[in-house]
Amino acid sequence: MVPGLLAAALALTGCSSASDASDAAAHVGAKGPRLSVTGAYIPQPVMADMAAGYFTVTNTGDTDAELTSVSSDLAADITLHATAENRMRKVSSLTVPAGGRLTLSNGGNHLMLTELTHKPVAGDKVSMQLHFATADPIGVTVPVEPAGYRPKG
Ligand SMILES: [Cu+2]
Repeated sequence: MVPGLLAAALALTGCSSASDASDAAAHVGAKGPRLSVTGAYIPQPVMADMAAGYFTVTNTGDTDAELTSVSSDLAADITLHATAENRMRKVSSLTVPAGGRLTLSNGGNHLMLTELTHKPVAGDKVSMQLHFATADPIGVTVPVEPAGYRPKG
């Protein structure tokens, strides 16, 4: 081995302190939001031009995540809606709390899909992409369920 290279290698090793090592561990996923999506469905809509979407996002990480938008080939426009006092309103994001979950469900938070490319029918599968402020997007295959379907549990 060339003496100069050995010295350089030793110097590099010397630079890597304990805190650098823990940072490295953090970057492989110990910190930040850790998200998974379950229970997604779209009820078969009554009208041909509008549909709702529901799912649960669970965050087992140590940082809140913000769901900022959802895209799909089913709808040209998808907005996030929150429901308060029986009135829904459009919101720019929904929080998935660290160690908690964000639930979109009938009568609560939901997706509003408009400008549909076709009318979804029970049995269809719709692909969706969930976009987050500080986490990678998540792709979900969402089943279309009969109107009036309610998830179990
Ligand atoms: Cu709505």
